[in-house]
Amino acid sequence: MRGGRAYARLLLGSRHLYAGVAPAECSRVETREAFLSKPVVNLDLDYPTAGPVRAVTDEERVSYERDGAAILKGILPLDWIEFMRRAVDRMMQRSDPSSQNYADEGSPRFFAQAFPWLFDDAFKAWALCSPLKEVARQVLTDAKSINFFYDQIFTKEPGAAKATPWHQDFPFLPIEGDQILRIWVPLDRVTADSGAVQYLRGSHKWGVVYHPVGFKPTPQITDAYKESPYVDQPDFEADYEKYEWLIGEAEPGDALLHHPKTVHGSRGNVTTGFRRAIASIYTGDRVVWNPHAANMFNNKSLTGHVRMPDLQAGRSIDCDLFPRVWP
Ligand SMILES: O=C(O)CCC(=O)C(=O)O
Repeated sequence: MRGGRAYARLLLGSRHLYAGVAPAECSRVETREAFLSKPVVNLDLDYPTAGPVRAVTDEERVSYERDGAAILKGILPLDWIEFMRRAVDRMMQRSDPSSQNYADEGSPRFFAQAFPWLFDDAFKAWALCSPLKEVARQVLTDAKSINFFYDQIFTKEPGAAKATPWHQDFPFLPIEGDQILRIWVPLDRVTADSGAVQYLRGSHKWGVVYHPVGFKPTPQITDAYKESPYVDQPDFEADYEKYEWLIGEAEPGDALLHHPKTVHGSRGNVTTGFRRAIASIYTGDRVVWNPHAANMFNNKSLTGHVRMPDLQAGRSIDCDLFPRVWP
């Protein structure tokens, strides 16, 4: 116990990951060196053990189903949030060559990093042992098992005016199915002015998938998505007022959910504070592998540091890169 809070220890010196206190709770996963071309930081750290503060309610599940997005207020323990703030700050300081800065030259950073759990043990604990998997289980109610798919850091530094373009997540993903849940967790108070994520209510039910939208129009990014099997996206920005948006203003301890086909994006951060967030994807057992020509592993500036697993199209995604976290 530290300051009255329960912590557990990741035992990462060996080839496998175990959760120190409750091994049954956390998955065993092959070492990250199997996926990364570079050495990783083994921090040998203690992580919080607290579960969700409360259960997901029926009302929240109904909102998520109806709008394709929902804000779960006060569901994550703050000791986890503090722990992950330090982890995000470490990754921002590290500024690995595999990270992105989507801001314009000379502006405060819009920092992003895909698969941080392969670099830093705190993210590994967050991915595999935190309350997120329980939230996923309570939202994907018909799933017989849950896998962790991947994580991303999204930080807009104070004054980072760069917007996140309107997009769906689905076209980036080499997977198919409905049991796909994005959980976006703010580590700072988030307002419309600091870049709250905005969700186009109900767009997950339109039955359409748009081409992947790169977060920066550089050839390295746009070329990766050229062969997209999907369709042109309308100009949501031009018609912003015509649509109904859920503006994800939130506090640390809240979790924001969205469906992979929900159109979403965010404005820049015009405040003097940071807007740090971690977004993770969890999937249910009916999700299958679909390595289409424009999936995110094609964008080497995003995922060049990770080896795409050799899975069979149409089959389960169960593997060490996408580990089973429940049961
Ligand atoms: O944080 C942002 O601005 C982007 C978030 C996002 O696109 C996502 O979580 O899918």
